[in-house]
Amino acid sequence: MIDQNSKSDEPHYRVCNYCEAMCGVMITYNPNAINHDKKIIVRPDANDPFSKGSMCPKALALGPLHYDPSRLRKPVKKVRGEWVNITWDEAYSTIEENIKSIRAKYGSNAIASYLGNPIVHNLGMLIFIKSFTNAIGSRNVFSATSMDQLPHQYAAHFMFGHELRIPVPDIDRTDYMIIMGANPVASNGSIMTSAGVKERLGAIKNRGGKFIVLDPRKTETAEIACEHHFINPGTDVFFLLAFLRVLFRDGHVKLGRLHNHVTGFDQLEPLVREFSPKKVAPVIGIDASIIERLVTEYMGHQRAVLYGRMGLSTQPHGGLCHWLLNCINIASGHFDGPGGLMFPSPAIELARKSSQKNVIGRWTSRVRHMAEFYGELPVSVMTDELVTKGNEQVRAFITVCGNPVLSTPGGKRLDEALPDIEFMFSIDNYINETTRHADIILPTPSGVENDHYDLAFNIISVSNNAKFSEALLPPEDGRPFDWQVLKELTRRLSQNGLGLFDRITTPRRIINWGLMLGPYGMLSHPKRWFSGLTLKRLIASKHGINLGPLISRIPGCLFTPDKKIHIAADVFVNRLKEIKRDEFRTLLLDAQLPTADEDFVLIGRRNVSTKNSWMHQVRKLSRAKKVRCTAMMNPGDADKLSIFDGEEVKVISRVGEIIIPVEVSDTMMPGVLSIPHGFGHTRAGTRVPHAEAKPGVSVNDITDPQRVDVLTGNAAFSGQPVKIKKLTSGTRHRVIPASNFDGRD
Ligand SMILES: Nc1nc2c(c(=O)[nH]1)N[C@H]1C(S)=C(S)[C@@H](COP(=O)(O)OP(=O)(O)OC[C@H]3O[C@@H](n4cnc5c(=O)[nH]c(N)nc54)[C@H](O)[C@@H]3O)O[C@H]1N2
Ligand SMILES: Nc1nc2c(c(=O)[nH]1)N[C@H]1C(S)=C(S)[C@@H](COP(=O)(O)OP(=O)(O)OC[C@H]3O[C@@H](n4cnc5c(=O)[nH]c(N)nc54)[C@H](O)[C@@H]3O)O[C@H]1N2
Ligand code: SF4
Ligand SMILES: [Mo]
Repeated sequence: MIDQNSKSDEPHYRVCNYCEAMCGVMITYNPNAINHDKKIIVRPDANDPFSKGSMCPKALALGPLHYDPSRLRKPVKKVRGEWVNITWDEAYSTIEENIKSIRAKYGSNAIASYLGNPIVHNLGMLIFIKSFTNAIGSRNVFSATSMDQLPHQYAAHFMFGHELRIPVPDIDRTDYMIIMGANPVASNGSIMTSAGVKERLGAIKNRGGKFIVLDPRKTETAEIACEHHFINPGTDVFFLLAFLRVLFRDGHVKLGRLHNHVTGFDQLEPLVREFSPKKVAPVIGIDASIIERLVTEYMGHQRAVLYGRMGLSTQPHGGLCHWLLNCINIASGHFDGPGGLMFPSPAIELARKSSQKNVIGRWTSRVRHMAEFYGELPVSVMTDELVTKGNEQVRAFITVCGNPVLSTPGGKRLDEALPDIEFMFSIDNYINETTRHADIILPTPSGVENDHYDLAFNIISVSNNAKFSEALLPPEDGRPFDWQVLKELTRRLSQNGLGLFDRITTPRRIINWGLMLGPYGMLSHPKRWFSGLTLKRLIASKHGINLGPLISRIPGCLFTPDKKIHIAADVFVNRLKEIKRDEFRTLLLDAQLPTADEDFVLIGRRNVSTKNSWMHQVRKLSRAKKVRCTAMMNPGDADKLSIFDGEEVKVISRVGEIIIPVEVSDTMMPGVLSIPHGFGHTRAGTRVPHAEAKPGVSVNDITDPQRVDVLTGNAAFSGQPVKIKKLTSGTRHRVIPASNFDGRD
C-alpha cells in the first residue's frame, strides 16, 4: 500500500475489477496533485501476462469514482425525507433492531435481499455474502444471476455436476468460432474472461481461421467478424437443434476420448430428428443452406467452438440453449480439447463438492411457485413477493451492490412498491434509483481502497492465471471494508452468532490458503514447497502469474456421482418434448404470418463505456459518443412508420411504456428494436449528478417479469413483443440527429 502523504514514483500494479476481463493496470499516484483527475493516473500494464497491455476506457474511472463527491463516505439515514450522516454504530444498531423486529413479527421470509452484480467483482463481498444471507435466513434471496448466466449454471449443474463447472471457449487456439448472443467487443467478453478480446478475435483471422456472429443486430463484434447473420430473437434453440440434427444426419458425431465419459448420449438423436434446417429456417430467419454450410465448416476444423452468452441466456429457451450448445461441442469432438469448449484450471477452485442433491427446488417462491436454485429464487418474481398480500409477504428489503429499480424486469413496479416497505437498508456507495428508497445506506471503500483477487472470473478465464491486487490506499476515515460490514451484520443478525469460518477468516487468509492448497500451491506437492503459490509469492510477482493454457480435465473435474457427463437429464428432455409438442408448431405458423408495422421484438445492448446502471456519472465515460439511450431500428421499419432518426416514439409493452428517441440504423434486423438497460436516471432524489446529463429512460420499465425461461426461471428480456407508437402531439416531436446526442452534456 502506498503512503498517502508522500508522492511515490513507484507505480502500483493491480487489476481493473469493473468487468470480467481482468485487465492489468498500472497506476501512478500523485497525492499532491491539485486536480483530482491528476492524482490517480491509470494506464494499461503491458507486463500483465494475461491482459498484455489491453484496457478499456472504464478503467479510467478508478480515479474519478474514488474522488467522486457524490460517492457516500459515511453511513446515512433518512430522517423525515432528508439524508443525515450517522455513525457506524448507530447504523448497525438501527438495522439490527428493525430486521429483528420484522423477523419476530412476520418470520425470516418477510426479509428479501437483492444481491447485485458488483458483488462478484469485489473479493470481500464475494467471500462473506453467503454468511450474511444465511444469517438473515430467508427464502427470499434474489440476485443478478437470474437475469444473466443462470442457464449456463443450470446446464453445468445437470451435465457436469456443479453450477460452477462452466466450460469456456478456448479462443486463443480455436480456428473457427460461432458466437451467438454475445457482443464481446462491447462487453469485453463474458463467461469467457479474455482481456483484449478484440485482439484475440483478430488473431483467429490472422492464423487463417474464421469467426461468425449470429445476432439480431450487426454489433461491434459482428463488424469485425468474417460473417454475420441476423437471427430472429428468441429462436436460437431451433438453430441449435437443426445444427445437432445435421451432425447426426451426416455422421459427424465423434465423441473420441469422451466416449467413456458420457451417459445418455443415445437419447439425443431421436430428440432432434425432426428439426431439419429447412423446417427451422423460416422460424429463425437464417437460410437452410447457411445452417448446412456452418455445420460443414465447423466440422471441417479440428479446432472449432460454438459459444453463446447473454442473448442466448435471456430468452424463453435459455436453459435449453446452453444445454444444446454443450451437447453440440461434445458430440462434435470440440469439447475438453484445444480450441474447443474447455474447463479452466484456476489456482483456487470455487466448485468443491458434488452438488447433485439438495441444491435445486428445495423451496419455491410464495407467488408463482418458481423454484430455488442454489439458495436463490428468480429475480423476476421478486417484486411479486413484495406486493402480493398474504402470510410471509416481504416487509423488509435489502440491496447489496445493486440497482434493481433499473436492472430488473418490470423495475418500475419495484420503484412504486418500495415506499411501502417497512424497512430497507442498502450496502452501496451511491444514492441510486433503488437505494433512494432505503432507510439506511452503508457505504464501503472505493475500488482502489480494496485488495482484489478474481475468485469468480478465474474460473471462467480463457487461460489460467493468478494475480493479487493490493489496495492502493487505506479506506478514508477508517471506513470498514465490505467484508467487515458483512461480518458485523452477520454477527448481529445471525440466530447463532458468528460461525468459526466467519470468526477466523479474512479475504487475505482465504486467498492464501486457497492458493497454497490449490493445484499450483505450495502445499499441493512436496516438489512445490519452494516454488508453489502462496499469497506472498503472488504479491511479489506484481503483474500476476500465467499458469498456462487450458488443459483437458475430463473426467477428473466432473462432479456427477458417476463421474460422467450427463447428456440427457430429464429436465432438458422433458422441456424439449414440450416445445416440440406446442411451441414449434405455433412458431411455424407465426413465422408465415405478416405482423403489423408497429409490432417489434425487443433486444438489449451494452455500451463499451458504461457498466450496467452505474458509471454514468463519470464524465470521461459518459461523454463518449456511443453512450446513447436510443431505440435502434432498421431503416426499412422507420420508413414504413415514417419515423425520423432522432424522433421520439412511445414504446409500449404489456407492462408499461417509455418515450425514447429512435436511432435509425442498418445494423438492426427488420422488426427488431434494441434498447440498452441501465439508463433512466431521472427519478427524484438520486445523487449521481452527472448521470442527469444523459438520463435516458429505463428499458426495464417495459420489460415483462412474466417472461421467463420456463426451465430455469431466468428473465427472458430477448424477443419481448412491443409496439411502437408515433407521438402525434407535435410538442414532443423533437428531431435530433443520433450523432448529436452526445453533444448535450
Ligand atoms: N433489460 C435488461 N436488463 C438487464 C440486463 C440486460 O441485458 N437487459 N442485464 C442484466 C445483468 S447481466 C446484470 S449483471 C444486471 C446488473 O444490475 P445490478 O445487479 O442491479 O447492478 P448495477 O446496475 O451494476 O448496480 C451496481 C450498484 O452497485 C454499486 N457498487 C459498485 N461497486 C460497488 C462496491 O464495490 N461496493 C458497494 N458497496 N457498492 C458498489 C454501484 O454504485 C451501483 O449502485 O442488470 C441486468 N438487467
Ligand atoms: N461495456 C460494458 N461491458 C459489460 C457490461 C456493461 O454493461 N457494459 N456488462 C457486463 C455484464 S453484467 C455482462 S452479463 C456481460 C454480458 O456480455 P455479452 O453477453 O457479450 O453482452 P451483450 O452486449 O448483452 O450481448 C448480447 C448480444 O445478444 C444479442 N441478442 C439479443 N437477443 C438475442 C437472441 O435472441 N439471439 C441472439 N443470437 N442474440 C441475441 C444482442 O443483440 C447482443 O449483441 O457484459 C459485461 N460487460
Ligand atoms: S475491459 Fe475495461 S472494465 Fe473490463 S477489466 Fe478491462 S479495463 Fe476494466
Ligand atoms: Mo451481468
